Amino acid sequence: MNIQKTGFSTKLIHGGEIDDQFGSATVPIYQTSTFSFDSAEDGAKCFSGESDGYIYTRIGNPTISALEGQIALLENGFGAIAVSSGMAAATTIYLGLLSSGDHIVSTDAIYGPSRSVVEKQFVRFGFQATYINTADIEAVKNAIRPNTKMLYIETPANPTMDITNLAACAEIAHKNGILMVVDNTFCSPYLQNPLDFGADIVFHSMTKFINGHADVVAGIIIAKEDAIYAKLRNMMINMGCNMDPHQAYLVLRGIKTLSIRIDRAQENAQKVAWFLENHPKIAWIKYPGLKSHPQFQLAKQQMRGSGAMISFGLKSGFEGAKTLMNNVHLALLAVSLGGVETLIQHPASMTHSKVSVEDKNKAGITDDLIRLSVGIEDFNDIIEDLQQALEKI
Ligand code: LCS
Repeated sequence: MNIQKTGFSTKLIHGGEIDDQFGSATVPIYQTSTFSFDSAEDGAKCFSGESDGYIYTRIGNPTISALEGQIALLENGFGAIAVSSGMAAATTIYLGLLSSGDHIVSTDAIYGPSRSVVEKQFVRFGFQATYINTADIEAVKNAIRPNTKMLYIETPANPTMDITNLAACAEIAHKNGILMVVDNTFCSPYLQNPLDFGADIVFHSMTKFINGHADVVAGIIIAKEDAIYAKLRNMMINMGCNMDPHQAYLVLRGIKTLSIRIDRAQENAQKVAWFLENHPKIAWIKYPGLKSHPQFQLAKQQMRGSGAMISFGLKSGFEGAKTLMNNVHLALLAVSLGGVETLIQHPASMTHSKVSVEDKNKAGITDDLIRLSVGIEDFNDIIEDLQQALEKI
């Protein structure tokens, strides 16, 4: 069977297979740090690239390769590089593709550390960055400088749920000879394939939807072309932010149910969004599946579903948010997202606390913003839990 021609869910079940002499139904865990060579000549060929045999797990490992092959297939990329976390993916991309004096144009409301690592660490290496609302295409055009080398997009943005037009950004990037990177964590490849809209590099925190069971921290980078893939793989190997075979095995297990988990989670999220939109204590809500979302139409064009992430604000502001978070019983008061369990958190004081107050406000990460990651529990239990906690305000 040609796996390339199968549907998405078939790729989830069979796309991560490798040759196995015993016919194992799952990918075995090659829990080894090193691989012996058949001969001195064979070892030299592995190192020169003449042979593609495995050498050492930081460089490559069959269990990890199975996952990389599967995700490259799901994202329609040339190749994928599995790494130890989503942040390892972001830092490998920054350090692998930028040099001192290069400028990044980026979505302002991105995962807090993806921004603060540039503003607080990589400025020491001469990186420059301009953070804007990339949902505003004119702002993207105006932010480009002669030394801009990377357009870094997160859509939907964490935590504002603003949506950036991928095709329009790719056009701007390519006209200006700039690499376009998309953090696709909020969608997973099931809901969005940025490479198909012209992006050059996509990455995921697989800690979230792809693994989906709140038991692994992991990341992956997918490159559209071989030259970028080679640069990024080389950077990963040298930084040593490789994945571990056991971590890869757990993600290979979790990913099998990605489509049915997201189908259920986004069905729940839509119902929760309608409930919150009509609740008298809610001041505003942003969910791509609501007609009130400013980019409702764009979401329909570039996403195959509305996802499971919701942001909303209470009329009673941060005080009300604290009461809500302290009174939920089913939803876990926890950061992370994209798992089978419903999670609630407060980005301004938690995930985005390292971004300055001024930058947070400019990016729309206001004090009243609460973020929900809707899980796959029975929707009436999720709503009942929110209802009783909202009554405490
Ligand atoms: N990109 C996005 C969009 C994320 O949401 C996260 C983590 C990362 C990258 C980094 O991935 P990690 O290294 O954690 O695997 N987001 C988190 C969040 O919103 N709450 O806790 C972690």
